[in-house]
Amino acid sequence: MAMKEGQPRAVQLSEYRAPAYRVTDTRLRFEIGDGTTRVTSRLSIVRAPGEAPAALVLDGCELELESVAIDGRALSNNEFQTDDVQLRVHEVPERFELDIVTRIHPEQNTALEGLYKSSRMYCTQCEAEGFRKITYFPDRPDVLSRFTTTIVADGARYPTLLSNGNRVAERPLPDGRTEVTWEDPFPKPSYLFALVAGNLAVLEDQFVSASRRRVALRIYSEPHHIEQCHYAMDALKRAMRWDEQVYGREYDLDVFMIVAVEDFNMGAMENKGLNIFNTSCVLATSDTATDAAYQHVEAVVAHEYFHNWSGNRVTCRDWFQLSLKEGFTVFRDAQFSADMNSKTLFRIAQVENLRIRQFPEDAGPLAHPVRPDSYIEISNFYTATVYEKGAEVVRMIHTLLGAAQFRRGTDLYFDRHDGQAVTTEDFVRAMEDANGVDLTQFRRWYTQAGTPVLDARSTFQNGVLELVLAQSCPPTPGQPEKAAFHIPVALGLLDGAGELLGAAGVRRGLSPAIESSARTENPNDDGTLIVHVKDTETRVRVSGLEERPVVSLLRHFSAPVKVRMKSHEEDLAFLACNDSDGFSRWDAMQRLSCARLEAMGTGGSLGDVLPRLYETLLLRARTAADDGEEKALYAAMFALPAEPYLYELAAEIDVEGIHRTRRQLQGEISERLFDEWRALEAENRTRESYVPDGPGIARRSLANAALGFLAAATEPARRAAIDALLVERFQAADNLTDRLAALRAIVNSESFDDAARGRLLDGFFTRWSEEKLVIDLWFSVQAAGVLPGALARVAALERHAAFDRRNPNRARALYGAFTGNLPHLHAADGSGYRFLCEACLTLDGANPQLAARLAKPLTQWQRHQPARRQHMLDALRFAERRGKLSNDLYEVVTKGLEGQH
Ligand code: B3K
Ligand code: ZN
Repeated sequence: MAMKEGQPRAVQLSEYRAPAYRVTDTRLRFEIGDGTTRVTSRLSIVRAPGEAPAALVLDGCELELESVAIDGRALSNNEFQTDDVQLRVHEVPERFELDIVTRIHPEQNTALEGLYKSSRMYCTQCEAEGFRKITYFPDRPDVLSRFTTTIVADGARYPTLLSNGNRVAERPLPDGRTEVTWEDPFPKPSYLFALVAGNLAVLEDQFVSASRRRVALRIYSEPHHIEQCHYAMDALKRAMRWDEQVYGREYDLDVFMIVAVEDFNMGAMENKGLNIFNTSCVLATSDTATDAAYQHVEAVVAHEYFHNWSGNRVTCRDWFQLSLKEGFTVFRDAQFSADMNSKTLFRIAQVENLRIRQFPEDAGPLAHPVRPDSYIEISNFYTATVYEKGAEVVRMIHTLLGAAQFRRGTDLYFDRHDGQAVTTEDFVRAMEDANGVDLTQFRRWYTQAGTPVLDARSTFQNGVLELVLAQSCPPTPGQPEKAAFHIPVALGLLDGAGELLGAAGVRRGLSPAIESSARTENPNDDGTLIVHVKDTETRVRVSGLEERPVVSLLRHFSAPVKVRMKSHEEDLAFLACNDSDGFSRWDAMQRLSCARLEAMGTGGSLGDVLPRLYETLLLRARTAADDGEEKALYAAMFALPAEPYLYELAAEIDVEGIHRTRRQLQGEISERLFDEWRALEAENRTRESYVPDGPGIARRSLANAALGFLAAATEPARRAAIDALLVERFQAADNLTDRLAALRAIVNSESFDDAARGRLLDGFFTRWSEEKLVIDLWFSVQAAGVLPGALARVAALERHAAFDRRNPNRARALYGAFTGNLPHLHAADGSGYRFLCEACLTLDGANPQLAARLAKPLTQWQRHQPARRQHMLDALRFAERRGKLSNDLYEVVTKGLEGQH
């Protein structure tokens, strides 16, 4: 946090300069005392070759400086200078030892950056710029140093003292305190530093690496949580093995540690050898985690572990390169999750997330390229664009090159840059050099913001299909014009039997001939063509066809683009039933539903293609294999397009209309197929005890999808029975997934008796009051409840004794869930915006990162109706006028106001 007077200044990529001084060794000593921690640091500093003598400038915020010495000589006050953000030593030799002593107050650190206290333990979060709140240091990722860390604390209260690397010494001090020393042999930037002091329980295991090295694995948590750490431990071992097998990457220290912390701004942090995790990303038992939470734990554990290579061994030169480690590591964890679970389901979830979170960001005032070129506060750039779109960009490289070639590229990248701080350009160049390819045009994905649009038109005549693909990209802040992207478009043509034309062995002798203005290849010989769309217009001509094929475009979502293509509803239904690519089946269903919702929004009817499709798929779902794939795919297909995605598609957002029409469609599908939903729901409620494996997850998702439709029934005669069923399912559930699905339906059921609902919610609260993560859900389910009066309920929850805005999980559970409660966030009178704005301003004083993140929805005013747009802008202006904003919130608010008319 940097709260400074005056306007914050933007940092520009173009201003990057290599560091003038290097720090080869960093020795730290932390004396942890009540209220004050004393930090002594000894830095071995050397001027970089070729640099002229210059002042030494170190970053530092909110530090109390005790002393500075060079080579053992204390500096007098006129030899150095400090201000809010740095320490400047006017003259220094070419090579020297710098001793600095500072005092900090972790107990008062509510921003959760630097060293802070979370319940009874001390912990750190240094990425991106938190280390400067611990001591003065060149706090930038291109200064890599070997760290030795000594921690001194009261041994009785803080018996667990951890830092990066290997523990090399431990001794009791005469005054009763304990002193522990850790040494990390790998040079690293300060953002990867970590320290933990607490009274923690530990879960221990081990991993034998491919080269037969024994690695001790330890997960630490508050004692009452330790039994909830087994799933994370198993996930960790799976991830370690997978990275050896798929990327040839082994772990490199003797011990790998994870610590679970209750107060944490993000999901987790990949500090070298000592990952620190939000409890929400590590704890999982059947009663405290949903299926989705289990999968999230697995993914985050893997993600942070994978950073050991993609991020730590090879790190970022500057923060503009953040996607170098984040995009690549998200791609890696997604590959891992896809391998561990259902590939199709995982891809669907990924795409949905991208469309809901990243596409709006890319279309709004906070849009930025995957490699941004300017920022005010780097914490604001841990975005869906840098992470998720960044991962899609890496995925496209994988698609363009093929798996084996991609691996050659990553091998070269890791070999070439081990121990270095590099750029996204270095990553792309390694891919090129390893494979002799030219990715010049492809690089635009890193530098141009905005979601490209592919307009597709197809005609069929005399056995010839003509497909025209036109690409464009809307303007984004600072980038009015875009050059054409290199887009890998996966294309399939289905015949009447649902077979892919041109697939090896299929319909021999009838292979169609393809001509294209772009390079087009069939890399897997399965009939899926990869068309290299590089021009603004690309033509593909397929001749020798017997019948009009159905076009399956952007299979597997081969590029992060929006496709606009007019399709017959029958074709979409055909794809939904027959495409061999599960993602395309799901997407066809989404497109069909979106088209129907649009028609219904302007007075049209449900039509019969969609209900018939539901009916067909329902029947298939009832006989689907119990393999963890098929049932889960049907469950995903049954889900209506998410409300934010409908916002995304609308030229002007009709908040009430979209909500009403979506409910209406769900109600009609519910009523028409009521008995089938009932049967499907009952058949998939198994009596077996809970296992978070593929088949179990698939059954529960199908049962709960059916329950969702049942709960949308509109016939008064059915309502009482359904409400009773919801209670029964809620009470009978032996796991949180089912319990929460029922509770969510109860909270959103108009017919449910208010007093009874209150009793159920109270009972839930009492039963799980010791489990903070479950109580977070208790807050969020209610904050997301769409029944009238939501804002008053949220305001009451804000006053609840268990609400604690200092805890990021709790704050997000309430405010974050409310930002997802679209009809109420966007209440026509602007009350939702004002509430959110006030909440963010209050939070900003304590935790700017959290405040800025929660405020982002207020910047999405562009396509709202004029009155709402005005209310959103008013809320932003109100925040701006309040003044004294953190840099974090200032950046969101001021950029959010740009482009208004
Ligand atoms: N690298 C961390 C993010 C830290 C964010 C700091 N504001 C988590 C991750 O992506 O692995
Ligand atoms: Zn990451």
